[in-house]
Amino acid sequence: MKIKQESHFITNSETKLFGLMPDGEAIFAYQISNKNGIKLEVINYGATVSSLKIPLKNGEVADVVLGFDNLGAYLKSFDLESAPYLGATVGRFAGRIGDGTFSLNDKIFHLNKNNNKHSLHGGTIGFSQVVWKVKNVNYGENPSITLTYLSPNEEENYPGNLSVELIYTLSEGNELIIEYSATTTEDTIVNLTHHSYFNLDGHKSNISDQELTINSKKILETTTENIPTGNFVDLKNHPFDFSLPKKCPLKIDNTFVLEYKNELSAALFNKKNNLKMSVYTDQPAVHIYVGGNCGTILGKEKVLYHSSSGICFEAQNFPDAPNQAHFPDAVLKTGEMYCHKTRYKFEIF
Ligand code: FUC
Repeated sequence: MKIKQESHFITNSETKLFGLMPDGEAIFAYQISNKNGIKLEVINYGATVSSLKIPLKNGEVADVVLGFDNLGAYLKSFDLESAPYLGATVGRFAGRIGDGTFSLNDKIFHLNKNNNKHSLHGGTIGFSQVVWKVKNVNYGENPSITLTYLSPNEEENYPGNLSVELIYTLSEGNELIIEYSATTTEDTIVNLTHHSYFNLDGHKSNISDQELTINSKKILETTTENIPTGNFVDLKNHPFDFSLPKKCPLKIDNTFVLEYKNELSAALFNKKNNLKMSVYTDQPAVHIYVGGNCGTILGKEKVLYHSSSGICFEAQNFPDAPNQAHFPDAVLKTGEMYCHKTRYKFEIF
């Protein structure tokens, strides 16, 4: 098969061929590391984080995200009944849009439906399954990888050409910083997020003994098909009150409302290696996800992933926001810019 090489980067020790798309287009894995030895690997399929290696005090290294070590496994994971979106960038709209329908400027849009009768995570293909362009890799201080994707008008039936830029930075302060920006040629809706499954004990372990904190007083009430009803559930005396650290739940798929921008949104702590991850975001919510209906999946290093292998912290706007007038606005108008910044900070105590 002929390799279609569109990237202008010459393969170097930090960049390696990761696999070929069915049409022969080459997918690359890009690696950056900060001065403290944290290593991030991103592939340009789905602008996906495929590994995040944190050096520990005992000289060992924990790869704290789930992933696959070959492109075929990423492609195949989207054929599963409930695709896991391992490490993927999610868009145009993270979470569910009820009935796959919304109206904007007096026009009704019918999105591709991929979750019962709803649209989930951008629809049938979405940003997680497309090839992104790598615009720049900076190997200096606070190294970063910049990717872009141009989503054409009517892709998945969304209006407007949406031009997206995504920057992954590994700061010298040991943060994985994700910054998104987007502009459109027609008024549209946008909600981008990141879908890594984190495990501070390493991707081979399970999260059941790790402690979760979420700085939130309410979650969105949802229907049995996980569509927001428009109501909120108070977390006082609720099993999902994580305002004080508690063991990770083994099954959760809920959107937590964040009151304060850029303050601590959520944290995960693993007492076995004293590693802590703190999440900060400018988004109005963090969707927490553990579980899934995928059964076991063969991950990287031949590890069999199961329902409690990792936990997602999806910083985002509320799911179904376009259909709920009292939810934060999800409309991106022409001439405006969508901006989103989320930081995952790692500390060892
Ligand atoms: C989460 C969820 C879904 C889903 C998935 C992989 O964001 O809300 O229920 O199955 O990601």
